[in-house]
Amino acid sequence: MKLKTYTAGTMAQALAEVKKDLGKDAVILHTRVYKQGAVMGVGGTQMVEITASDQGAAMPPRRTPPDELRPGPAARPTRPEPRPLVEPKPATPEVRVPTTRVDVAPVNDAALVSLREDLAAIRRLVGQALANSSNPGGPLQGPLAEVYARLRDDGLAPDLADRITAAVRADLTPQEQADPVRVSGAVGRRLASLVPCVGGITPGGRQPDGRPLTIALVGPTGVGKTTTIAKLAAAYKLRFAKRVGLVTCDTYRIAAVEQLRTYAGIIAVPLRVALTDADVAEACRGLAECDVVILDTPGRSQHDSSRLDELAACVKAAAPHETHLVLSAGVAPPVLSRAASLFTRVKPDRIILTKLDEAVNFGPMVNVLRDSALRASYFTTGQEVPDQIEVATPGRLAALVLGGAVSPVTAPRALAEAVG
Ligand SMILES: Nc1nc2c(ncn2[C@@H]2O[C@H](COP(=O)(O)OP(=O)(O)OP(=O)(O)O)[C@@H](O)[C@H]2O)c(=O)[nH]1
Ligand SMILES: [Mg+2]
Repeated sequence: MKLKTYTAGTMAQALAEVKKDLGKDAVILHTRVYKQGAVMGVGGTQMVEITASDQGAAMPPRRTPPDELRPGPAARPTRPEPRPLVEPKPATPEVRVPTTRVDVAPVNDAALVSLREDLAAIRRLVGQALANSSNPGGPLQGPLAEVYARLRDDGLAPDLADRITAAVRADLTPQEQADPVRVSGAVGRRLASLVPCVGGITPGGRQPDGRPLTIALVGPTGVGKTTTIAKLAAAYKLRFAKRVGLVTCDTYRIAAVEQLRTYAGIIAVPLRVALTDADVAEACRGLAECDVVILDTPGRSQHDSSRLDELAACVKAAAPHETHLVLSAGVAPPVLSRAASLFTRVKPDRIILTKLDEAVNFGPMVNVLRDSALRASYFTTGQEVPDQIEVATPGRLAALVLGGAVSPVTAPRALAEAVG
Protein backbone atom coordinates (compact mmCIF):
# COMPACT_ATOMS: atom_id res chain seq x y z
CA MET A 1 0.00 0.00 0.00
CA LYS A 2 1.29 3.43 -0.93
CA LEU A 3 0.73 6.11 1.72
CA LYS A 4 1.74 9.68 0.93
CA THR A 5 1.26 13.21 2.17
CA TYR A 6 0.61 16.08 -0.23
CA THR A 7 0.83 19.78 0.58
CA ALA A 8 -0.55 22.64 -1.48
CA GLY A 9 -2.00 26.11 -1.16
CA THR A 10 -5.57 24.99 -1.83
CA MET A 11 -7.61 21.84 -1.33
CA ALA A 12 -8.18 21.63 -5.08
CA GLN A 13 -4.45 21.70 -5.85
CA ALA A 14 -3.71 19.10 -3.19
CA LEU A 15 -6.49 16.81 -4.49
CA ALA A 16 -5.23 17.22 -8.05
CA GLU A 17 -1.76 16.12 -6.87
CA VAL A 18 -3.28 13.10 -5.13
CA LYS A 19 -5.18 12.12 -8.24
CA LYS A 20 -2.17 12.59 -10.51
CA ASP A 21 0.03 10.46 -8.30
CA LEU A 22 -2.29 7.78 -6.90
CA GLY A 23 -5.09 7.68 -9.47
CA LYS A 24 -8.78 8.34 -9.10
CA ASP A 25 -9.35 5.48 -6.62
CA ALA A 26 -7.17 7.22 -4.06
CA VAL A 27 -8.53 7.17 -0.51
CA ILE A 28 -8.13 10.25 1.65
CA LEU A 29 -7.02 9.22 5.14
CA HIS A 30 -6.47 12.60 6.71
CA THR A 31 -6.70 16.29 5.83
CA ARG A 32 -5.28 19.22 7.71
CA VAL A 33 -5.40 22.96 7.13
CA TYR A 34 -2.68 24.96 8.84
CA LYS A 35 -0.91 28.29 8.62
CA GLN A 36 2.68 28.43 7.51
CA GLY A 37 4.80 31.25 8.91
CA ALA A 38 2.14 32.37 11.42
CA VAL A 39 3.32 34.28 14.48
CA MET A 40 1.47 32.86 17.47
CA GLY A 41 -1.52 32.02 15.28
CA VAL A 42 -1.65 35.38 13.47
CA GLY A 43 -0.77 36.04 9.83
CA GLY A 44 0.96 33.40 7.70
CA THR A 45 -0.14 31.53 4.59
CA GLN A 46 -2.85 28.91 4.71
CA MET A 47 -1.72 25.46 3.56
CA VAL A 48 -3.65 22.25 2.97
CA GLU A 49 -2.16 18.84 3.72
CA ILE A 50 -3.70 15.57 2.57
CA THR A 51 -2.58 12.09 3.52
CA ALA A 52 -3.81 9.53 0.99
CA SER A 53 -3.47 5.88 0.10
CA ASP A 54 -3.72 4.19 -3.27
CA GLN A 55 -5.37 1.02 -1.93
CA GLY A 56 -8.76 1.84 -0.48
CA ALA A 57 -10.24 -1.14 -2.24
CA ALA A 58 -7.80 -3.49 -0.47
CA MET A 59 -8.91 -2.43 3.01
CA PRO A 60 -10.72 -5.17 4.95
CA PRO A 61 -14.41 -4.57 5.66
CA ARG A 62 -15.15 -3.27 9.14
CA ARG A 63 -17.38 -5.55 11.16
CA THR A 64 -19.71 -4.64 13.98
CA PRO A 65 -18.39 -6.43 17.11
CA PRO A 66 -20.81 -8.62 19.08
CA ASP A 67 -22.37 -6.81 22.06
CA GLU A 68 -20.11 -8.46 24.65
CA LEU A 69 -17.02 -7.20 22.88
CA ARG A 70 -18.19 -3.63 22.55
CA PRO A 71 -16.47 -1.19 24.88
CA GLY A 72 -18.70 -0.17 27.79
CA PRO A 73 -19.15 3.40 28.93
CA ALA A 74 -16.04 3.20 31.12
CA ALA A 75 -13.80 1.96 28.32
CA ARG A 76 -11.00 4.23 27.23
CA PRO A 77 -11.53 6.08 24.01
CA THR A 78 -9.67 4.51 21.15
CA ARG A 79 -7.70 6.55 18.65
CA PRO A 80 -9.95 8.01 15.95
CA GLU A 81 -10.00 6.08 12.71
CA PRO A 82 -9.04 7.89 9.54
CA ARG A 83 -12.03 10.11 8.75
CA PRO A 84 -13.54 9.37 5.37
CA LEU A 85 -14.88 12.32 3.42
CA VAL A 86 -18.03 10.27 2.79
CA GLU A 87 -19.47 8.41 5.80
CA PRO A 88 -20.18 4.72 5.05
CA LYS A 89 -23.69 3.45 5.72
CA PRO A 90 -24.13 1.66 9.11
CA ALA A 91 -22.92 -1.94 8.83
CA THR A 92 -24.56 -5.17 10.01
CA PRO A 93 -22.43 -8.31 10.54
CA GLU A 94 -23.66 -9.77 7.24
CA VAL A 95 -23.20 -6.71 5.12
CA ARG A 96 -19.81 -5.73 3.79
CA VAL A 97 -19.11 -2.07 4.38
CA PRO A 98 -18.56 -0.43 1.03
CA THR A 99 -15.04 0.88 0.70
CA THR A 100 -14.94 4.65 1.00
CA ARG A 101 -13.70 6.17 -2.22
CA VAL A 102 -13.21 9.75 -3.03
CA ASP A 103 -13.72 10.89 -6.54
CA VAL A 104 -11.10 13.57 -6.78
CA ALA A 105 -12.37 15.06 -10.03
CA PRO A 106 -13.76 17.35 -11.19
CA VAL A 107 -12.77 20.02 -8.69
CA ASN A 108 -13.89 23.61 -9.00
CA ASP A 109 -10.93 25.59 -7.74
CA ALA A 110 -12.70 28.95 -7.86
CA ALA A 111 -15.63 27.65 -5.80
CA LEU A 112 -13.31 26.31 -3.12
CA VAL A 113 -11.38 29.56 -2.93
CA SER A 114 -14.61 31.49 -2.59
CA LEU A 115 -15.90 29.08 0.08
CA ARG A 116 -12.71 29.50 2.05
CA GLU A 117 -12.93 33.27 1.83
CA ASP A 118 -16.54 33.16 3.00
CA LEU A 119 -15.56 31.01 5.98
CA ALA A 120 -12.76 33.40 6.90
CA ALA A 121 -15.18 36.33 6.70
CA ILE A 122 -17.72 34.51 8.89
CA ARG A 123 -15.01 33.73 11.40
CA ARG A 124 -13.96 37.39 11.51
CA LEU A 125 -17.55 38.53 11.94
CA VAL A 126 -18.24 36.05 14.76
CA GLY A 127 -15.02 37.09 16.47
CA GLN A 128 -15.96 40.73 16.19
CA ALA A 129 -19.52 40.11 17.37
CA LEU A 130 -18.23 38.24 20.42
CA ALA A 131 -15.65 40.90 21.09
CA ASN A 132 -18.08 43.78 20.61
CA SER A 133 -20.77 42.25 22.77
CA SER A 134 -18.63 42.11 25.86
CA ASN A 135 -15.85 44.63 25.53
CA PRO A 136 -16.52 47.67 27.67
CA GLY A 137 -13.93 49.70 25.74
CA GLY A 138 -15.96 49.40 22.50
CA PRO A 139 -15.54 47.15 19.47
CA LEU A 140 -12.20 45.42 18.95
CA GLN A 141 -10.58 46.03 15.60
CA GLY A 142 -8.09 44.31 13.31
CA PRO A 143 -5.45 42.02 14.82
CA LEU A 144 -6.84 42.37 18.35
CA ALA A 145 -10.29 41.22 17.19
CA GLU A 146 -8.63 38.33 15.34
CA VAL A 147 -6.65 37.21 18.40
CA TYR A 148 -9.73 37.57 20.58
CA ALA A 149 -11.60 35.22 18.24
CA ARG A 150 -8.70 32.78 18.41
CA LEU A 151 -8.71 32.80 22.26
CA ARG A 152 -12.44 32.10 22.33
CA ASP A 153 -12.13 29.49 19.58
CA ASP A 154 -9.58 27.69 21.65
CA GLY A 155 -11.94 27.48 24.61
CA LEU A 156 -10.55 30.20 26.84
CA ALA A 157 -13.19 31.43 29.32
CA PRO A 158 -14.90 34.64 28.08
CA ASP A 159 -13.90 36.65 31.15
CA LEU A 160 -10.24 35.70 30.68
CA ALA A 161 -10.32 36.61 26.97
CA ASP A 162 -11.96 39.94 27.85
CA ARG A 163 -9.43 40.64 30.54
CA ILE A 164 -6.51 39.93 28.23
CA THR A 165 -7.74 42.04 25.35
CA ALA A 166 -8.68 44.94 27.66
CA ALA A 167 -5.19 44.89 29.16
CA VAL A 168 -3.51 44.73 25.74
CA ARG A 169 -5.64 47.61 24.50
CA ALA A 170 -4.51 49.65 27.46
CA ASP A 171 -0.85 48.63 26.94
CA LEU A 172 -0.55 49.39 23.19
CA THR A 173 -1.02 52.60 21.23
CA PRO A 174 -3.59 52.54 18.37
CA GLN A 175 -0.70 52.21 15.86
CA GLU A 176 0.75 49.27 17.77
CA GLN A 177 -2.70 47.66 17.88
CA ALA A 178 -2.66 47.56 14.07
CA ASP A 179 0.51 45.42 14.09
CA PRO A 180 -0.35 41.68 14.30
CA VAL A 181 3.10 40.74 15.63
CA ARG A 182 2.97 43.29 18.45
CA VAL A 183 -0.59 42.33 19.32
CA SER A 184 0.08 38.59 19.45
CA GLY A 185 3.23 39.16 21.50
CA ALA A 186 1.34 41.33 24.00
CA VAL A 187 -1.58 38.88 24.16
CA GLY A 188 0.86 35.97 24.66
CA ARG A 189 2.49 37.75 27.60
CA ARG A 190 -0.85 38.64 29.21
CA LEU A 191 -2.11 35.10 28.71
CA ALA A 192 1.07 33.64 30.19
CA SER A 193 0.58 35.79 33.28
CA LEU A 194 -2.68 33.88 33.86
CA VAL A 195 -0.97 30.46 33.88
CA PRO A 196 0.36 29.69 37.37
CA CYS A 197 3.25 27.22 37.27
CA VAL A 198 5.49 25.68 39.90
CA GLY A 199 8.46 26.44 37.69
CA GLY A 200 10.84 23.55 38.25
CA ILE A 201 11.43 20.06 39.51
CA THR A 202 11.76 20.00 43.33
CA PRO A 203 15.20 18.82 44.37
CA GLY A 204 14.95 15.50 46.15
CA GLY A 205 16.56 14.72 49.46
CA ARG A 206 15.75 14.96 53.12
CA GLN A 207 12.90 17.35 53.81
CA PRO A 208 12.55 19.51 56.95
CA ASP A 209 10.53 16.69 58.57
CA GLY A 210 13.48 14.33 58.11
CA ARG A 211 11.78 12.19 55.45
CA PRO A 212 12.65 11.85 51.76
CA LEU A 213 10.79 14.09 49.31
CA THR A 214 7.52 12.17 48.96
CA ILE A 215 5.39 12.71 45.87
CA ALA A 216 1.90 11.27 45.19
CA LEU A 217 0.15 11.24 41.83
CA VAL A 218 -3.65 11.03 41.81
CA GLY A 219 -6.29 11.39 39.13
CA PRO A 220 -8.98 9.82 36.99
CA THR A 221 -8.41 6.45 35.30
CA GLY A 222 -6.08 6.20 32.36
CA VAL A 223 -4.77 9.76 32.43
CA GLY A 224 -1.12 8.68 32.49
CA LYS A 225 -0.22 8.57 36.22
CA THR A 226 1.94 5.45 36.07
CA THR A 227 3.66 6.50 32.85
CA THR A 228 4.40 9.94 34.32
CA ILE A 229 5.78 8.35 37.50
CA ALA A 230 8.18 6.34 35.34
CA LYS A 231 9.27 9.54 33.57
CA LEU A 232 9.78 11.35 36.89
CA ALA A 233 11.61 8.42 38.47
CA ALA A 234 13.93 8.26 35.46
CA ALA A 235 14.59 12.02 35.59
CA TYR A 236 15.38 11.96 39.33
CA LYS A 237 17.58 8.91 39.05
CA LEU A 238 19.32 9.36 35.71
CA ARG A 239 19.61 13.13 35.55
CA PHE A 240 19.98 14.10 39.19
CA ALA A 241 21.52 10.87 40.51
CA LYS A 242 18.92 10.66 43.28
CA ARG A 243 18.00 7.46 45.07
CA VAL A 244 14.39 6.85 44.07
CA GLY A 245 11.86 4.44 45.59
CA LEU A 246 8.40 3.66 44.26
CA VAL A 247 5.29 2.65 46.18
CA THR A 248 2.03 1.56 44.61
CA CYS A 249 -1.33 1.12 46.25
CA ASP A 250 -2.96 0.34 42.90
CA THR A 251 -3.57 -3.32 43.67
CA TYR A 252 -7.04 -3.42 42.10
CA ARG A 253 -5.58 -4.61 38.80
CA ILE A 254 -2.71 -7.10 38.64
CA ALA A 255 -1.63 -5.45 35.41
CA ALA A 256 -1.21 -2.11 37.21
CA VAL A 257 1.41 -3.52 39.58
CA GLU A 258 3.15 -5.31 36.74
CA GLN A 259 3.24 -2.12 34.66
CA LEU A 260 5.03 -0.22 37.43
CA ARG A 261 7.23 -3.22 38.27
CA THR A 262 8.41 -3.28 34.66
CA TYR A 263 9.35 0.41 34.78
CA ALA A 264 10.99 -0.03 38.20
CA GLY A 265 13.05 -2.89 36.75
CA ILE A 266 14.19 -0.90 33.73
CA ILE A 267 15.10 2.21 35.76
CA ALA A 268 16.53 -0.02 38.52
CA VAL A 269 14.67 1.43 41.49
CA PRO A 270 12.97 -0.46 44.34
CA LEU A 271 9.18 -0.92 44.26
CA ARG A 272 6.95 -1.66 47.25
CA VAL A 273 3.37 -2.83 46.85
CA ALA A 274 0.93 -1.72 49.55
CA LEU A 275 -2.42 -3.41 50.12
CA THR A 276 -3.69 -1.22 52.95
CA ASP A 277 -3.19 2.34 54.17
CA ALA A 278 -1.00 0.98 56.96
CA ASP A 279 1.11 -0.78 54.29
CA VAL A 280 1.51 2.53 52.46
CA ALA A 281 2.91 4.21 55.57
CA GLU A 282 5.13 1.19 56.24
CA ALA A 283 6.39 1.10 52.64
CA CYS A 284 7.31 4.78 52.80
CA ARG A 285 9.17 4.22 56.08
CA GLY A 286 10.98 1.30 54.45
CA LEU A 287 12.28 3.65 51.74
CA ALA A 288 13.55 6.24 54.24
CA GLU A 289 17.08 5.98 52.82
CA CYS A 290 15.89 7.20 49.41
CA ASP A 291 15.99 10.85 48.31
CA VAL A 292 12.65 10.67 46.53
CA VAL A 293 9.66 8.37 47.10
CA ILE A 294 6.87 8.40 44.52
CA LEU A 295 3.42 6.95 45.24
CA ASP A 296 1.30 5.54 42.41
CA THR A 297 -2.43 5.37 43.10
CA PRO A 298 -5.38 3.68 41.41
CA GLY A 299 -7.31 5.74 38.87
CA ARG A 300 -10.60 6.86 40.29
CA SER A 301 -13.77 7.79 38.50
CA GLN A 302 -14.77 11.29 39.43
CA HIS A 303 -18.33 9.96 39.84
CA ASP A 304 -17.41 7.45 42.55
CA SER A 305 -17.20 9.50 45.70
CA SER A 306 -16.67 6.65 48.18
CA ARG A 307 -13.65 5.52 46.19
CA LEU A 308 -12.34 9.08 46.23
CA ASP A 309 -12.46 8.99 50.03
CA GLU A 310 -10.52 5.69 50.02
CA LEU A 311 -7.96 7.31 47.76
CA ALA A 312 -7.69 10.31 50.05
CA ALA A 313 -6.99 7.97 52.99
CA CYS A 314 -4.29 6.11 51.04
CA VAL A 315 -2.58 9.38 50.07
CA LYS A 316 -2.80 10.67 53.62
CA ALA A 317 -1.02 7.54 54.85
CA ALA A 318 1.98 8.47 52.67
CA ALA A 319 1.95 12.08 53.99
CA PRO A 320 3.30 13.41 50.67
CA HIS A 321 5.12 16.72 50.36
CA GLU A 322 3.66 17.11 46.86
CA THR A 323 0.33 15.76 45.59
CA HIS A 324 -0.01 16.17 41.84
CA LEU A 325 -3.48 15.89 40.32
CA VAL A 326 -2.94 14.32 36.90
CA LEU A 327 -5.41 15.49 34.26
CA SER A 328 -5.52 14.49 30.63
CA ALA A 329 -5.62 17.36 28.17
CA GLY A 330 -7.16 14.94 25.67
CA VAL A 331 -10.62 14.92 27.30
CA ALA A 332 -13.61 17.20 26.74
CA PRO A 333 -13.45 20.49 28.71
CA PRO A 334 -16.42 19.69 31.02
CA VAL A 335 -14.77 16.37 32.00
CA LEU A 336 -11.53 18.19 32.70
CA SER A 337 -13.11 20.78 34.96
CA ARG A 338 -15.35 18.26 36.74
CA ALA A 339 -12.36 16.05 37.53
CA ALA A 340 -10.42 19.04 38.81
CA SER A 341 -13.23 20.07 41.10
CA LEU A 342 -14.05 16.58 42.49
CA PHE A 343 -10.45 15.58 43.16
CA THR A 344 -10.11 18.50 45.58
CA ARG A 345 -11.15 15.90 48.19
CA VAL A 346 -7.72 14.34 47.81
CA LYS A 347 -6.14 17.75 48.50
CA PRO A 348 -3.80 18.04 45.52
CA ASP A 349 -1.44 21.00 45.54
CA ARG A 350 -0.41 21.00 41.88
CA ILE A 351 -1.56 19.78 38.49
CA ILE A 352 0.19 17.69 35.84
CA LEU A 353 -1.38 18.06 32.40
CA THR A 354 -0.81 14.93 30.31
CA LYS A 355 -1.47 14.04 26.69
CA LEU A 356 -0.94 17.54 25.34
CA ASP A 357 -0.18 15.74 22.09
CA GLU A 358 -3.80 14.57 21.96
CA ALA A 359 -5.41 17.89 22.90
CA VAL A 360 -7.58 19.75 20.44
CA ASN A 361 -7.91 22.96 22.49
CA PHE A 362 -5.65 24.37 25.17
CA GLY A 363 -7.81 27.21 26.53
CA PRO A 364 -9.73 24.85 28.86
CA MET A 365 -6.45 24.02 30.61
CA VAL A 366 -5.89 27.68 31.44
CA ASN A 367 -9.48 27.81 32.74
CA VAL A 368 -8.91 24.74 34.93
CA LEU A 369 -5.74 26.18 36.43
CA ARG A 370 -7.54 29.43 37.19
CA ASP A 371 -10.62 27.69 38.66
CA SER A 372 -8.66 25.21 40.77
CA ALA A 373 -6.16 27.79 42.02
CA LEU A 374 -3.48 25.08 41.63
CA ARG A 375 -0.17 25.53 39.87
CA ALA A 376 0.91 23.39 36.94
CA SER A 377 3.99 21.28 37.62
CA TYR A 378 4.63 19.24 34.46
CA PHE A 379 3.30 18.76 30.96
CA THR A 380 3.56 15.45 29.15
CA THR A 381 3.46 15.21 25.39
CA GLY A 382 3.56 11.52 24.51
CA GLN A 383 3.84 7.93 25.65
CA GLU A 384 7.61 7.63 25.56
CA VAL A 385 9.48 7.06 28.82
CA PRO A 386 11.67 8.82 29.95
CA ASP A 387 11.15 11.58 27.37
CA GLN A 388 8.02 13.55 26.56
CA ILE A 389 7.73 15.26 29.94
CA GLU A 390 8.69 18.85 30.58
CA VAL A 391 8.51 21.37 33.41
CA ALA A 392 5.28 23.34 32.97
CA THR A 393 5.88 26.96 31.96
CA PRO A 394 3.35 29.77 31.41
CA GLY A 395 4.84 30.69 28.03
CA ARG A 396 4.50 27.18 26.68
CA LEU A 397 0.78 26.89 27.47
CA ALA A 398 0.13 30.44 26.21
CA ALA A 399 1.87 29.63 22.91
CA LEU A 400 -0.24 26.46 22.54
CA VAL A 401 -3.47 28.42 23.08
CA LEU A 402 -2.35 30.84 20.37
CA GLY A 403 -1.74 28.05 17.87
CA GLY A 404 1.80 26.86 18.64
CA ALA A 405 2.77 23.24 17.98
CA VAL A 406 3.14 20.54 20.64
CA SER A 407 5.79 18.88 18.51
CA PRO A 408 9.12 18.00 20.10
CA VAL A 409 10.85 20.34 17.66
CA THR A 410 9.47 23.40 19.42
CA ALA A 411 9.05 21.83 22.85
CA PRO A 412 11.44 22.46 25.69
CA ARG A 413 13.91 19.64 26.17
CA ALA A 414 12.79 16.54 28.04
CA LEU A 415 12.89 16.75 31.82
CA ALA A 416 15.67 14.21 32.04
CA GLU A 417 17.94 16.58 30.09
CA ALA A 418 16.59 20.07 30.65
CA VAL A 419 16.69 20.94 34.32
CA GLY A 420 19.46 20.58 36.81
N1 LIG B 1 -0.61 10.35 23.89
C1 LIG B 1 -0.19 10.24 25.14
N2 LIG B 1 -0.42 9.11 25.81
C2 LIG B 1 0.03 9.03 27.08
C3 LIG B 1 0.71 10.08 27.71
N3 LIG B 1 0.99 9.68 28.98
C4 LIG B 1 0.51 8.43 29.11
N4 LIG B 1 -0.07 8.02 27.96
C5 LIG B 1 -0.73 6.76 27.66
O1 LIG B 1 -1.95 6.69 28.36
C6 LIG B 1 -2.27 5.34 28.65
C7 LIG B 1 -2.57 5.20 30.13
O2 LIG B 1 -1.38 5.48 30.85
P1 LIG B 1 -1.16 5.00 32.34
O3 LIG B 1 0.13 5.57 32.78
O4 LIG B 1 -1.36 3.55 32.48
O5 LIG B 1 -2.39 5.76 33.01
P2 LIG B 1 -2.85 5.66 34.53
O6 LIG B 1 -3.40 7.00 34.89
O7 LIG B 1 -1.76 5.12 35.38
O8 LIG B 1 -4.04 4.61 34.38
P3 LIG B 1 -4.79 3.83 35.57
O9 LIG B 1 -3.75 3.35 36.51
O10 LIG B 1 -5.52 2.73 34.86
O11 LIG B 1 -5.74 4.81 36.18
C8 LIG B 1 -1.05 4.51 28.23
O12 LIG B 1 -1.32 3.99 26.97
C9 LIG B 1 0.06 5.55 28.15
O13 LIG B 1 1.09 5.18 27.25
C10 LIG B 1 0.93 11.30 26.97
O14 LIG B 1 1.50 12.30 27.42
N5 LIG B 1 0.46 11.31 25.69
MG1 LIG C 1 -1.72 3.46 36.67
